[in-house]
Amino acid sequence: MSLESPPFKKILIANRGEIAVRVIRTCKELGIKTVAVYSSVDKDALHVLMADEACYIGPPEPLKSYLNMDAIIKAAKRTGAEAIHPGYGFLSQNPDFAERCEEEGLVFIGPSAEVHRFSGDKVGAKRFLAHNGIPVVPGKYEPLTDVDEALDVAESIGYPVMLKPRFGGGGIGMRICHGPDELREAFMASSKLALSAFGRSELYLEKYYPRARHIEVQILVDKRGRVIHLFERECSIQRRFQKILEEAPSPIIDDELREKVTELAVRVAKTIKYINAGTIEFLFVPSEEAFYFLEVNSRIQVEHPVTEMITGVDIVEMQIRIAAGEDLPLDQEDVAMRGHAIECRIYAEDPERNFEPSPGRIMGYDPPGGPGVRVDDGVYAGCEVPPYYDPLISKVIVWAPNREKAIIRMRRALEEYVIEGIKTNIGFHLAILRNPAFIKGDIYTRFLDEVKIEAEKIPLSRRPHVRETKGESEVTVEEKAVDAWKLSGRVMLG
Ligand code: MV4
Repeated sequence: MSLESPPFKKILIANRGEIAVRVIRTCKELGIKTVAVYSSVDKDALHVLMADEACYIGPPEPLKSYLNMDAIIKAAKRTGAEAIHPGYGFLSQNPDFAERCEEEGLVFIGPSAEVHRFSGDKVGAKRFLAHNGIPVVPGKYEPLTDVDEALDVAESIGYPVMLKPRFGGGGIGMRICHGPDELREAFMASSKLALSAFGRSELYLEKYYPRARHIEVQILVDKRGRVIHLFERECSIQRRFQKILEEAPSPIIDDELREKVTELAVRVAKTIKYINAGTIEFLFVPSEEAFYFLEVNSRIQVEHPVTEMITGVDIVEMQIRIAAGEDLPLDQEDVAMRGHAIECRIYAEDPERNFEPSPGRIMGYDPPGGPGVRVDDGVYAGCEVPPYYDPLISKVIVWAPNREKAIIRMRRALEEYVIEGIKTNIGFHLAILRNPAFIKGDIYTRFLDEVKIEAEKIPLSRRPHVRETKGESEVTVEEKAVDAWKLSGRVMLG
């Protein structure tokens, strides 16, 4: 246990799955008690079993549970939690929730409502930062009033252009248009999608860079305004705008470019008076050796572990300490990067059925281990992967002295990973890691759209699963362990 008193006595984690488990782990190391929240389908979930206390917050539908501010706030007050960690997704970037926490006397572990509002308006953020000397993609940073204006703006920018929702995120509603007919159709579809997904239909236009790279910089800012960066991450391997494999450092960024992009990121953080952990996203255009600001992600990101692996910094710990008012325990000179880390996101999806979700019961589960392998997961043998939430079930993160060895290590780890009972994208990752262009580092944002990747068959699991019969049904030793866990008299507030 840490010697000095913990930053908080008790934290409620307003999330589920692997990120909730991830936050609970750091809390345990800091001597902080934890409260999990769960919907009816998550009552036996790993994060519930690992927390010190657990509160039921509603039925499976996110709006009635993990997005239910009243239920979450009530759970925090009932258990005496002083702070709430929102994880990513759900309420993590919701300014009203950040505000509500502060009104209720609870510390929101993340940036202020004002910063969430700023970063949520992609047009306002780009316009403001462009005025402050931050390079942005050539475009029109005013919301488009109608399709005719969009056609005029596209003519002035030059095709191809990219249509984006003003209040969007994660690529939803983004459309690449190569001509006026495509733009006319995309405008109607995207504004409709933006309205249903984000409650706001406004769109904007930018010049589209087909061979760009998605480079993001991790920053940490304490309440005195001291800013440090933890270098960059390469996030160009995305499928339908969904990141699936990330790495740090980027194979295309040399020391000079690193100096440039991290200085830009620190300048953005200072300009917008950011506080806590955040990520500044850039588009890198190799042909111009230029970085263009894309957006600020005002939350901890799924891919944060690759940065932790090359710097040794626990980013969740930094978030908690900053939220508790502590000064950053690091100066920029203290932060060095070493080696290379890769993360593969493991989704309960079936690559042979166009990656449709594959919920269900995990009948066999053996995560990989060994030198330089970390698995951040939220599942166990016998648990159910419900259909109501994002199908991310775990992340395999490897570290090695260099990128070539990290690729070899990741392949070895994925071949070891046993997940039975549901389909996963492990075979797809193995194929990416064997692709010559990927191995050369010749990756870019359209990589998965343009390079044919056939998911590989998963080798049969090597480890036997001890099965005992219990009455008419088989039960594995893991399921027996869960029963014992549940009977261990833990506090389960209904
Ligand atoms: C772009 C771009 C190229 N040009 N904007 C995708 C999600 C969001 N984070 C920003 N994204 C992009 N914005 C301009 N002006 C390329 C991406 C992009 C991408 C685009 C298509 C397919 C995969 C992609 C992966 C990462 C980034």
